[in-house]
Amino acid sequence: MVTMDNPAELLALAVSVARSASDLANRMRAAGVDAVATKSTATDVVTAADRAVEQLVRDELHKSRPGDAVLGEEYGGGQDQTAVRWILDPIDGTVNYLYDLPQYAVSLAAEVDGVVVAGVVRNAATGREWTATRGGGAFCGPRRLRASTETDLGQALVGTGFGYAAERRRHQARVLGGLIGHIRDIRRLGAASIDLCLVAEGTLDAYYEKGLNPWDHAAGGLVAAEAGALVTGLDGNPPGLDMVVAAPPSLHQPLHDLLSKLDAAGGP
Ligand code: LIP
Repeated sequence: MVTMDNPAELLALAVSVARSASDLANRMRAAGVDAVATKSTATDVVTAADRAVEQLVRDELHKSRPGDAVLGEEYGGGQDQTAVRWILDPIDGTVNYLYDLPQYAVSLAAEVDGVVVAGVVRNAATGREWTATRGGGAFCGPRRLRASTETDLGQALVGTGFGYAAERRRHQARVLGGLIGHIRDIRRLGAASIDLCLVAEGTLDAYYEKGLNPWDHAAGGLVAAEAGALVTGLDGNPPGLDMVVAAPPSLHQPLHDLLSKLDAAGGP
């Protein structure tokens, strides 16, 4: 039973639970995956593994910390007023998981009194694991992470993503059309949590996306921030459903200003 709410203890629990969750996701992947239902649109799929992995994480967290709340992508929750709340995406990158593209992750963050203080993102397919505690830095395995030192937006490799609704994608494509001539190139990898961790390690110079839920960016956002990136919304807003922008300070302002001019947080 983990009694302390200190970030290191919460992280240790998150990591052990994320590893069991990844193992289950891999076993179910090996057994074959089908979409069992759709959510917001016909392309917003959920698999049996999304649900089974979320249930496993909930059971494990409940065993160790019965009083904590859990907000998860598949079963919601997380409304009860508790000191510690866990924010979970059981399989971030579900479409990649369905297509067996090895870019999907278990993303688990611990929030204490409304502030994310610990987070782990584990790519279930590759075993790559990013972790962070607030004030304690960001790591990939034992390696301490530092975001990109690129200062020229024109040289920046930028990650982004598209929503499940066609109208939203059309808006995002218009924004991308306005941005693409001002950057090195775009990468659409399909899992926000991993994209944010790639910003943390400088594999991507920056990342932005409209339409992310807390479970998509809570853990990865802390990893990116602890590696020196600024993780914000647009126009003074915090990172959220309208927009998440993550970039080192040198790139954040020019990227932010361009996205704001392109109304990237607007549209459907
Ligand atoms: C996914 C995000 C991705 C986004 C997809 C989807 P999911 O989350 O990680 O960045 O582009 O539309 O929202 O649905 O796989 O948990």
